[in-house]
Amino acid sequence: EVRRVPQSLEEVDNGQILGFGADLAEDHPGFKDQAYKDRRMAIADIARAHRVGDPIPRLEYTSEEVHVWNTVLRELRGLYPDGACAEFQRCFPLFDFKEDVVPQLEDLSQILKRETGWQIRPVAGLLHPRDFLNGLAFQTFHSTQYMRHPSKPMYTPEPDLCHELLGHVPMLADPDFCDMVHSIGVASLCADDSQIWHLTKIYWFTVEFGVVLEGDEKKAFGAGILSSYGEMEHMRTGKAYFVPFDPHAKQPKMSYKDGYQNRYFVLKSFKDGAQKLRDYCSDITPPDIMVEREISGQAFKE
Ligand code: H2B
Ligand code: FE
Repeated sequence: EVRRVPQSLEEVDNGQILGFGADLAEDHPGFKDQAYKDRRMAIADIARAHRVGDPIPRLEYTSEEVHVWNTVLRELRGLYPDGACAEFQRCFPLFDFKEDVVPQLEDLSQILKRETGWQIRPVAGLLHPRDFLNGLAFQTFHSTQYMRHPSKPMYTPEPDLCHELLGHVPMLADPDFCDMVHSIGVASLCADDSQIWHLTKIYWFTVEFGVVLEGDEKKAFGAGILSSYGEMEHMRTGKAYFVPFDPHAKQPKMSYKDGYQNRYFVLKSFKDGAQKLRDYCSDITPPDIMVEREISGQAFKE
């Protein structure tokens, strides 16, 4: 099979959605709610129609959706002073989240562009891991634009606005974090399927569930911790164990379902994480097919 390495963001497919594409699974809180499904689909269609370079369409959120945002923001905001890493705490206020206004992806994307050169591209749902990781090479975060189901404001089985905006977006305003994530993206461009799987796990144990040392304290930077009250509690109360992050090691299984992580990976710093990832990535890209293209100053191979 010949697969073309994307040369630009336009060549990264944002249409291959996994899992909850057309129909929600039975364990999705919106499974029996036809109005919710229609709304979610309508928002997904807007993402599908979006073209790179165009502004992200602004959505008018319903009062029910605003209420969900409000509930989640108020609940999580209180966790950050103690549990979130310093980078998150520095970046969070840049977005000026308001409890009664659901943020617009376009506005957040503008802020990211200004801070780190990253941007947001709307996507219809859980994107295929290869495409998702490829997007990171072009300093692009694929984000959903729909809200989780109102019956369970503190739970979602799939990425939704609250998870993306509170968990992921603030960290993407930090240059060292971006550097680290970018190196995962660059490696993914020419990775084979088994390497994509390894990189997916690396992404999972860092960007989703990673913690970073501050002195002898462990602080959250993973979006799955920062966007979950229960996960944050769990991480901090010592029921789980911590292992130093090593991208070369065989990565454990990822658990997707509710129930918390029993193991967290610890970075010394984002600079150190980025360095380790670059080392790892230089192993997986065969040296004989180096080409002259550059992405954000980093040569990569095809
Ligand atoms: N798709 C979307 N829409 N948001 C994500 O956060 C996301 C994704 N994460 N696809 C990806 C997969 C990640 O969990 C890894 C690479 O599979
Ligand atoms: Fe996520």
